[in-house]
Amino acid sequence: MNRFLKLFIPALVATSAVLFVLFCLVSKNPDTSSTYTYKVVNTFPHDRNAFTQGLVFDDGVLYEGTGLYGRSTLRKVELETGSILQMHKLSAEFFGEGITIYGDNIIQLTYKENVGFVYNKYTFELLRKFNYPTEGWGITHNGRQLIMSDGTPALFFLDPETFEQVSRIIVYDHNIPVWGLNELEYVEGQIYANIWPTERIARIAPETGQVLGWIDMKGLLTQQDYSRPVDVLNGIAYDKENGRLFVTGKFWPKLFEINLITAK
Ligand SMILES: [Ca+2]
Repeated sequence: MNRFLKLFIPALVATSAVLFVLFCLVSKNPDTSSTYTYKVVNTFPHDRNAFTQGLVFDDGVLYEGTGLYGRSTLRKVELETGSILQMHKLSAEFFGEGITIYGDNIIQLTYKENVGFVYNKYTFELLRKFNYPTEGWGITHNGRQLIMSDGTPALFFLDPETFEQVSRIIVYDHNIPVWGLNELEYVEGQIYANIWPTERIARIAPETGQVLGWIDMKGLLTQQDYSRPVDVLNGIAYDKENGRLFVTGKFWPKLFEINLITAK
């Protein structure tokens, strides 16, 4: 073997190994997120006076948390009619935000008041309060921990008994932090998040914070629906038993059951 080959072959092997490792790293990097659109399966009435900040489906009915100072509520709502079955009004100094149901309790966040409320699911009796250092936006749970957003790219995992922070993730899309994480819903192992103030919902991997997909919700409301003041898309609820996904928005006249369609 001449001297050139003695040098060339190891160099070629080394270069190939480096290229192979790089290829594997790139292949494992989820640099493409899926895009989804939707099909409306059902349309239901929604209270135009509800500034929707939290939405949950549980045992056949919707639970909704609404915001704004002096207008914040927790309510139990009949899906088919939009009728309010039960309601608790928050004191005027609290701006209600996301809600979730954990066991027999409903947990409701507040916007800038650094306090969360825990209610009995059946009676809406206030059982306790807890504090957190950030703003409160959305909340959901994965069956073991509460997951809350504060409008930044962070999601906080809380112990559901002590409300202490256990861990947190930062949500990224192609290495860019995603701001405006708002109302949340845990759906089949992923976190769905409304992205304020857009018409998009992010599907997030809870372990890594990586955005796995975007749902483009443009066109849900007709021009006629916009004839009176409506605000942004906000509110995702999931009916686990029947696999139904519901969305609505702040002051929206309608609430929609949708199926997702893969766009690419
Ligand atoms: Ca929700």
